[in-house]
Amino acid sequence: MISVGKKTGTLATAAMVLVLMTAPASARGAEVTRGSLEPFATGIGHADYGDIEGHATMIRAASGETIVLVTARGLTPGETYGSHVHAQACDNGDAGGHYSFGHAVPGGALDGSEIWPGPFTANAAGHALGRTVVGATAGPTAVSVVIHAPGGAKIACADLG
Ligand SMILES: [Cu+2]
Repeated sequence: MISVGKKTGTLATAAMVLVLMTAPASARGAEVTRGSLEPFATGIGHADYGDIEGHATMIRAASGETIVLVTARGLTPGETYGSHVHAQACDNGDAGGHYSFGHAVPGGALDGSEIWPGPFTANAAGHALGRTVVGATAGPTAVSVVIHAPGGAKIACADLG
């Protein structure tokens, strides 16, 4: 089983993944951006995470909600990872800081203004699934998804395009 963390159940996630896999990008007015997870440049604090693979997807739904899904492999089994939508591309200052709506939105993280598909915990195979739904449409600077190691180091990133 993939660990899905604290939020809703696996059925809802399965339904979202199914929609994701079957719908064209423009279906029902949704805008879909996605990208492959790549490890940040190997270095101090990153060397143990060079094998991370996966994908991140953001769906700006016609309903006005934004859905973010992250799948990752190559994680440490049982370890919990943070993950956020960031406001710069992966190769621009290591994706910079967190994307923020600038005000609280339904389902938002931290003070309600951010989009966090994590934290999530890797299963025994080192796989994890993170996702979140917020009740507002992400702006144009919501351009990347970062995975953080325990302790906060940025270890992998996907550009949403
Ligand atoms: Cu982050």
